[in-house]
Amino acid sequence: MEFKNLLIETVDSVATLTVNRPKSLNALNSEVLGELECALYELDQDAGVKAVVLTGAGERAFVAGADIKEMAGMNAYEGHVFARKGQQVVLFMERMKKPVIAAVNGYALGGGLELALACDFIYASTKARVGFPEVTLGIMPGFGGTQNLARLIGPNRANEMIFTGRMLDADKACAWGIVNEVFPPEELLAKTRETAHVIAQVAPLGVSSAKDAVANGLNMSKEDGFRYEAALFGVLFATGDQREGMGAFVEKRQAAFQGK
Ligand code: DAK
Repeated sequence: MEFKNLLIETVDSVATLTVNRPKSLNALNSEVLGELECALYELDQDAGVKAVVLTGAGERAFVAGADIKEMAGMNAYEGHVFARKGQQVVLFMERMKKPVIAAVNGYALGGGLELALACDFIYASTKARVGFPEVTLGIMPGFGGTQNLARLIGPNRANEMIFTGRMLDADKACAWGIVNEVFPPEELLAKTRETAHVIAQVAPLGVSSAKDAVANGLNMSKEDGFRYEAALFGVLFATGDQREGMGAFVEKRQAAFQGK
């Protein structure tokens, strides 16, 4: 499927999904959100894709937030529809079978940071700037940002970011645990794809079950999380990939996983 605001390139089972509105610093309007929902669904269904890298076009921004120019003219109903669209995208990313890694190459603000936080982890370039400027616009984060950020870095640091609207540079975002690693701008995409390729080589069902356990286990008590983990773990023993992975180890050969 062709998209007006997105680029998709798949190489060796790793798809790079690029939000492509560089003149607006890749801001998310309703059309982009709708396209993102379709593209992510297609990539999750595509047997030829094992991992996704999400980034922004150009050298300045990952995504500079929801499109303020579009939002400025919304009535309450349109605002509600817009909110549901954005929330559907971030919730779907968390429920996807395939891992999604954010390559944050510049500004990741507001809804853009929320999109990055919905990914499984984040790499950034030294040019990255992350923040929640919503309070400067008379609103607050609404695509899961208050929940995901507070769970990731704890309520105190999340509160400081959200209440002030200040941006963090890449090093501070890394020190605070928002970003896993920081790279020079020219290396970011290659380094992110390198990690995605490592994930693409291992057992897909192991990865998707682990993603499920981490994401859903966080919303449970520790004991329920352990039970959930054990249930997912047990199911993997009904898969060909478990037999292949352990068989390959015993036979001292490379495993060839089928994802079933
Ligand atoms: N929306 C629309 N256009 C944007 C934009 C945005 N978020 N960010 C940048 N642009 C556009 C600029 O208007 C400008 O376009 P032209 O004027 O050239 O046509 C172009 O991108 C280049 O930006 P600047 O000229 O401003 O570039 P600077 O280097 O001077 O500044 C900046 C870069 C990133 C600091 C600045 O552009 C900026 O402050 N941008 C806004 C950042 C922001 O406030 N982001 C948060 C948006 S609010 C909801 C749930 C979630 C949300 C909303 C509702 N519900 C549940 C209902 C999410 C809200 C947000 O994300």
